[in-house]
Amino acid sequence: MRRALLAAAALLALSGCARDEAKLAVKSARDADLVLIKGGDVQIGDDASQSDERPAFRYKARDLLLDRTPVTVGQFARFVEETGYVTQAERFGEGGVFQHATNAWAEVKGATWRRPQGPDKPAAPADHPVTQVSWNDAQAFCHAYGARLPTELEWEQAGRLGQTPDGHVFKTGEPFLWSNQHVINVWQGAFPIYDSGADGYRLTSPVGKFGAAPSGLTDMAGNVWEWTDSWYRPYGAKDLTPDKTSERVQRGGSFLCDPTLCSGFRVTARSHSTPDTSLMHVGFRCAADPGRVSPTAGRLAAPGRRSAEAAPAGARAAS
Ligand SMILES: [Ca+2]
Repeated sequence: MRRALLAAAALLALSGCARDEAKLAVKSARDADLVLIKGGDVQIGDDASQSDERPAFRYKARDLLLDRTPVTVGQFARFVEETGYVTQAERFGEGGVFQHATNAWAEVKGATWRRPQGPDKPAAPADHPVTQVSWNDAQAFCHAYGARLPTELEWEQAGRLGQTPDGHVFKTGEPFLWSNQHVINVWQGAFPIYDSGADGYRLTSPVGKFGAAPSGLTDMAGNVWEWTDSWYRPYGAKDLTPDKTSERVQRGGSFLCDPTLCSGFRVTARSHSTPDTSLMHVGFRCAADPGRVSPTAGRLAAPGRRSAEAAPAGARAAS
């Protein structure tokens, strides 16, 4: 989704963000766990998948620290309390909210990270992933704690260690079979009219609610899309010279994904939006480099149990 109508305002806001970021350094350590994701020779993309996931290639991944969960509303609230940060949706006065009645996105006045669907709708719970945050907001948050956003290749490196507690990796062409045990938060029902919420949630779910993958990470499929540091461009293309239409990649799929129509939860799936876009189903998690971790970035959690090379090929066919 692109905020073309607000491009001029966005550019002004972006310059403001750049100036403000230097003032955002925090003193308190973040209440978050950083999981060590081992490096290795990792496949990225899938030649059997849609065009922007091709051609598949090998990526020599380095060790990486990645947030165990997406950044929560509670974590973001503490960041705002300490820094006085104002998100882009708050500056613009509106955020993107999906309208079930029209099967379309609309800018809703007053939709912010505090109330992602709008000011007259429920507040976002503290243990849910923060949403209605732009890429610029996400980057400002991670940088304030001495961390950074992961690249999309790093996200896929981690996702290939398993996206569900039993280590399943969602792949192209694989039927999504329902079972009584839901392992990711997606849509159940006739999209966009009716979501039964059979997995317990029609919107976001608490981070970690569906368990941790063998890597130690949670929410690596469904719940919310996650911003990455990467510009959206074809694999194999030359480096992008960004302009005001350039977009950043999101990974992981969301609660709005109906598996009969959408496959955003697949490990190779890519979504993308301009860096100033704020949406009700997009959040983020932070990354850091081992050996160069800021004291405020978070706690170091136990290493993952599997290296990138040992990632399972697909331990399950149902979800
Ligand atoms: Ca759901």
